[in-house]
Amino acid sequence: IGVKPGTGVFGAAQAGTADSEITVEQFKQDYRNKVERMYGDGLERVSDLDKYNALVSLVRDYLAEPWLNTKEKYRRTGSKQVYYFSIEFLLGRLLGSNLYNLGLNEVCQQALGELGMDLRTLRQVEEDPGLGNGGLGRLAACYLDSMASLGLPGHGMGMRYRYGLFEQRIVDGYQREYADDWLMDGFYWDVRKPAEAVEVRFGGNVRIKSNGKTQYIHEGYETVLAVPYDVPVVGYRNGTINTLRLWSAEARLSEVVCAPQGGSDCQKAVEYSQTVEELSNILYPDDSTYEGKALRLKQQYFLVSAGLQSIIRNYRENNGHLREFPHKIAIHINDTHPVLCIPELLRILLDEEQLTWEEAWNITVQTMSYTNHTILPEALETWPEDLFRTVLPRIYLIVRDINEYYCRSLWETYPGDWDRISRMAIISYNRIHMAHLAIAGCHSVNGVAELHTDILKNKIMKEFCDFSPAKFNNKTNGVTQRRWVSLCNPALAQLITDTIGPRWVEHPQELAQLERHGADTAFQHHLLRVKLQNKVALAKYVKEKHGITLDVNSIFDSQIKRIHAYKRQTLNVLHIMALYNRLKENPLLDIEPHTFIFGGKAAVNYHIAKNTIKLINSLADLVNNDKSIRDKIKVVFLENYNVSLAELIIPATDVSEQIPTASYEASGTGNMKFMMNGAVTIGTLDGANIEIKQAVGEDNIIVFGLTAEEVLAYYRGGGYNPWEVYQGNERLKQVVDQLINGFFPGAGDLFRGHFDSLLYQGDHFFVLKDFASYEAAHRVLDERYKDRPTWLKMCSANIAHSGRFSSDRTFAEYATDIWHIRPDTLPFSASEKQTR
Ligand code: OX2
Repeated sequence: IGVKPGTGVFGAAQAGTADSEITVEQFKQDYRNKVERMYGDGLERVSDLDKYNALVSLVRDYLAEPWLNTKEKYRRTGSKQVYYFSIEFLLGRLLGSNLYNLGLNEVCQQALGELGMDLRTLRQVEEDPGLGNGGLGRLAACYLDSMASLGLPGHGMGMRYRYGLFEQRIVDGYQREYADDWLMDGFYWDVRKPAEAVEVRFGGNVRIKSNGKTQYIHEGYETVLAVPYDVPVVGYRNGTINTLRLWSAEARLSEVVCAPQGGSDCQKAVEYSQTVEELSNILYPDDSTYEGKALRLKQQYFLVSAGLQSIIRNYRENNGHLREFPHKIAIHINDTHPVLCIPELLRILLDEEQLTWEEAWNITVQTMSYTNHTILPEALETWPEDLFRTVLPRIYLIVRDINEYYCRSLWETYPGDWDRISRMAIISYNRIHMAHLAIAGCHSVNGVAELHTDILKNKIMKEFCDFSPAKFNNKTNGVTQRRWVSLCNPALAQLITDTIGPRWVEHPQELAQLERHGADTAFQHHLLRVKLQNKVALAKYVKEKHGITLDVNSIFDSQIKRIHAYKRQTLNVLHIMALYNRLKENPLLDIEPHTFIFGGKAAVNYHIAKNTIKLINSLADLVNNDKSIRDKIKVVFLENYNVSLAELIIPATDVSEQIPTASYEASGTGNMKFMMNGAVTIGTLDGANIEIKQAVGEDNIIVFGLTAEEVLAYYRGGGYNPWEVYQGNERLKQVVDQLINGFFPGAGDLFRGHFDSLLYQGDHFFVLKDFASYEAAHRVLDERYKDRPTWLKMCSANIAHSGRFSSDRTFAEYATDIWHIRPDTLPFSASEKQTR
């Protein structure tokens, strides 16, 4: 967009300097040289992997200068820096997005084309860095893109896991997990910085020395070396390159003395190094359950301590006393996993800087802010006091002091109200409550959609909100339109640009101009063609990978996300079963042909979720092989759902399934990605679905089911009676019975767990209760789809109103309301930005 064919506007950069341009000729020459220098061989003789590596290395060369310039600019202007701490960053492939953001996409494509190669092929060589589970990790990655693209000095702090989220394979319908060895062929985007390694201490004990002033001496600890790897985060054609710093755990073996000729000491040293490296070996493959394992606690402290040490080291090089810290640094805590930032900063201010408690506490609270991402009780982290004390003895003492300090301030407001104080305490019943620590130690606490924030304020964190209401605020999530439209759906991006011009890429609110084209026949025609083209691409993938032929003229209806009871893949399945039954009864039934697409991983130990995958695959086997329904419906479960697969599925989808039990899905971000790509949502009034409905209007979304208020009211009343619903709805009764009555050949009692949870365990997630309303919603959807002009108008309205779900909007809000980054401290002033 905006690039003259044959040239690439590179870097654009620094305000006041001219754009440096790289021509196709230059690119070709640089690339050839790069391959030859890296491999000592000609372009014609190296593998695709070599070609890919050389391309990454070349792009890295190109971005070195703006990266350096950005760092220098931040140093020179002394602008306030934001550090976004997250245990997960689900980046997705970087080659495409970096080329795109650098403005080099067209040049590269053309240059490679002239060399007889295809950029698309090389992009697919890249492994998805699987450094996250789902929504929380992907959100962090979208935010990195927006921070850089807005020119905000915002960086990521994360973990460089040796093995990412497991690779999912489907064997006989079941999920099997394989190690995700994403680093096997190397990762060329990051740069190892051994000179900036820091030490992190675990275990040991704390000796208290008191001569006038109390001193805490931490002794007998084990040291782990934290080595940073920096990944450039490229802003969209604005010359800003921020940094994502990923930490890896290593042992410093050179300090270990070996016995002559090797011998047992050396062996011990190697064993020791393995235990140390365990720390950053694996990503915990679940985002919805709290894992009470010591290793997880160690990972969290490792990230926090290494990250903070490096921030402070950098701060000291450029600034004076740490008293000024909150004016120069903002630290954001993505869910409770990095919450140890609070006691760790206090430790540094108290033990190393010798500040008073009051001073240190004020600095900490002013620096820290926290986002909550879930109200699932099983995801709320609490650590046993004993374990915490053993692993982190000094941090434990500090948390105890914070607890005392916080409880004292509670006492001042609620004297004598012991019950309330013990409910709100950071340490109670021998457990440390991480969310309480976060609320006490941060100046801002936000939820990720309006409903979610309301539930936090009025229910889950009500007492905290009553105590300090000013801390609580909402920041509805967003996603980057650059990855989730421009890159993954270039045909749609082109159509939008042809219709309203290119500004929407940086100013997504301008998508609203599409509204008046929604009814335009020519526009609709184009939109239809784009969708068809994307369906063809997905169908090709499905054919090659799964051997299933999809009807590209059918409705593509997708539910892609983690498999979880509250997300209710089961509701989707029961509805498909009912549709299938209707077709069996009446093969001439007039329904639109449907392709139901599923994708998602189940946590390794989450048995019922894993069984849901088997259920979906069993249904697929049955339906796809039944000739009598004449291909009216197809069901596919796409293996190993990840960012790259989402980039293929979302542009091809007509119907976006967002059907959690109301109140459970804090926000959802898939819903936003689908909407931006013109899919129509069928959804419950939960999370950001509610705001999507407000944005598009009720004619352009199909909602069903219980509201959050109704769900919560049922819980208060002890649940509901699923038997009544089951007995009262023939069609529903039939499908529920089919879970166990031999309908699935050879399944036996395999799905008894699902059956029991619906009928005998109270149907906690209201699947049966919402079934009739879901079925009715699907009928409405079918009707709308039949009337193609109306349908296409709905699709356009979704794209047109997706601007407010851009992470650019979200991040601008974080910047102003939470981090207080004023425009004059931005690397580019507002006027500079406009002239660029
Ligand atoms: C997810 C939430 O489940 C999802 O609703 C939200 O959109 C996403 O975070 C980003 O905010 N782990 N993952 C989540 O929460 C936790 C904890």
